[in-house]
Amino acid sequence: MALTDLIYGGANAVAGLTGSAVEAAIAKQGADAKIAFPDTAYFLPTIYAATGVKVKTLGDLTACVGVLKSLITNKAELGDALNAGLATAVGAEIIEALKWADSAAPYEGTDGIGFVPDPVIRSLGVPLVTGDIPGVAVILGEADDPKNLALVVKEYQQKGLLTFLVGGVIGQAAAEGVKTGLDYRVVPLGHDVTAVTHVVTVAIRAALIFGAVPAGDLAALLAYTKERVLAFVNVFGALDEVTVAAGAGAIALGFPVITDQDIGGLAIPGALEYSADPLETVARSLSLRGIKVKTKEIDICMGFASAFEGEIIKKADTYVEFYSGSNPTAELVVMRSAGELGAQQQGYVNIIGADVGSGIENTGELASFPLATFVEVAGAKMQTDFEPVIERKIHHWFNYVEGVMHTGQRNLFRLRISKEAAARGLNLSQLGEMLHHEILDEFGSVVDSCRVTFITDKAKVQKLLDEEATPRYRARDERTASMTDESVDTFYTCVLCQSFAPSHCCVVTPERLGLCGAVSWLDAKATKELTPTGPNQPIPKTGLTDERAGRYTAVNEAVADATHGAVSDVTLYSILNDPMTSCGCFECICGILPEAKGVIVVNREYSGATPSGMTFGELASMTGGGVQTPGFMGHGRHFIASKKFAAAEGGIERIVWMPKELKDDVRPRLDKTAKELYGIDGFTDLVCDETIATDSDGVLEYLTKAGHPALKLAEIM
Ligand code: SF4
Ligand code: NI
Ligand code: CU1
Repeated sequence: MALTDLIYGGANAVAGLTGSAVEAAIAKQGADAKIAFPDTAYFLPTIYAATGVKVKTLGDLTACVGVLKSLITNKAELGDALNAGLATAVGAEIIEALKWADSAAPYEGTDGIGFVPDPVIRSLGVPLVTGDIPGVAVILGEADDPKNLALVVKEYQQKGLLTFLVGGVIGQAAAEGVKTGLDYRVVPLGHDVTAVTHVVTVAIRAALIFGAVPAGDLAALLAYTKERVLAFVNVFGALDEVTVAAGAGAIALGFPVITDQDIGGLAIPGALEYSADPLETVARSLSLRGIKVKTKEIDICMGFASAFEGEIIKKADTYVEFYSGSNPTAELVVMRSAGELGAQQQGYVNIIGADVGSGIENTGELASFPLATFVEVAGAKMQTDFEPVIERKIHHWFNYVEGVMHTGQRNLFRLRISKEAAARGLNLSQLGEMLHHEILDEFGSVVDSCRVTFITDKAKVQKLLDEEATPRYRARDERTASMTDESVDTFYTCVLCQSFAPSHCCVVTPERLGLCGAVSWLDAKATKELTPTGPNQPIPKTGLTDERAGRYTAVNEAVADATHGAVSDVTLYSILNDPMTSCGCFECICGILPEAKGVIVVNREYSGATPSGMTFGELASMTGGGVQTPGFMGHGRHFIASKKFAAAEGGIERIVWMPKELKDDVRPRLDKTAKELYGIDGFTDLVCDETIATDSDGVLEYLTKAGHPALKLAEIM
């Protein structure tokens, strides 16, 4: 049997099912009944991206089924057969979406998560561009030998890939002890083959969110997924027609498929291949997509991978914890001269006090201990400005260790070690080796030698905290607070997100961090030192033409250069005039609310209604892909309390509405800035939130009652 026959068989079967499912749903609920996936601004994403059609009701689907059937030509050419594969993807999308027409939470209680909401995709932007998540694996089917499946999944997990599971492999992976969930980067989607649509729409929305691919431009969509979404498919177990047709859809999107069934002459090198050996499957999958994995070879008894970063260790599973709530604690990185540290000290890990397993033990109840993680570094190119950059990485490195959870920083943190890890022998000495290795590995161009000291002796931790750590934290905070855009002579570009959003460029200044919230001016400065030709290039602060809006000829030139001419006029402090571009992974979005003469700011985590009439997702869908959209702008949380926020429009006085959680988060700094700029006390309380009102009348009523200063300002539009 020819491959194309199999594909058409599956595609026709899915088309038939889709048609009758749509008819049945309309008969039951009426053509006007609404249909939508949860928390997305892209309707039924595959249909929307491929055709521009915004499906909102069951009745809209009838035409879609017609289009889908017309894609299945039953012609022998492979290209035609791949179109039938796309039709299968569309059919699967409709069948899955119908589940939401029937129930508000169709996946609740199943062991898959179903649809992946927009905010999750946005949050994946930074790890994907930094290579923290080097690629996306889709695993489909039911393995003949679950051991092979588990081996493959664990390999991907260890390499940091994001893995989606569809079908019987979900239960098999769980039975083999694979830890699953978004936190572990192994995400079960659903049991039906059609659940594969939930990863297809992730790839497709990446094109819409980050790539600014216009809806309806199928060729641009397919080019984007092929070139920029580093995904592939591994199919386990016997192949049926529907699976083959779904595989053809993947191939049409540019994702190669590897099966563990001997398909003989049906193979298409580079697109559809056979491998029965699990490790070969992994190696071949990565190589077909050109996925490069940063290898982490660390001699430690537990797994070490960015995939473990989100792992949560519950109290009951904790062997011991080091916790600031009940003990003195500190995390500190300090610069030393080479002489002070001594070259012979390189590789040295010190423990002052007891270690886990020898003196620090679980005695039946959860015990909490003091801890100082004290790191001294020396290097010819090291600068004190890099101390906090390295220090903040300690949090990530600890979390990379399987069985370790770390939250917080400085003198406020919690470090938990699981019972499983302790039983396998994990202790501070090993964690010290790990930190030492990672620091030299990642900061090797500025750090020549390094010493890691753990202190668990309470009095000695207190001494370090009082004499070394606290004064340094204070000095650094003062330095950060005094660091204004005026106080430096260099800004930095950041083009990391260009792998997703080709014409996007952030301009990072001391008062305005990158919109993802992950790149501060100090980070950019350190990255420039570490990778001179990397994503952060210096911009000399010259050619000021408009102080209020933050317009510089040098900035324009740097951005034009970085975006290959796509963007040539940007302001640093305006929302309305030539605002900075947005890639899509912004922490917050602000948009003007003309009737209140102000702006609203919404964070990614907030999924409710806003006074603009749009959700975060809908607001966000209006900007992204490196495009400037006056009136809307993505930005980091930290920027909100800056004196430069919307400075051209009047500054933070314009903020009239924010979700409550965001208000509480920025309150101390926002109040301080408002006091300094306008002499207003308790400004954050004047800002409305969803617990007060989400409609524009209610917001206006509150602002009037509270005496919000925006109402006295000029119109904003
Ligand atoms: Fe992407 Fe901007 Fe963050 Fe750089 S600073 S990673 S370009 S969002
Ligand atoms: Ni990280
Ligand atoms: Cu981004």
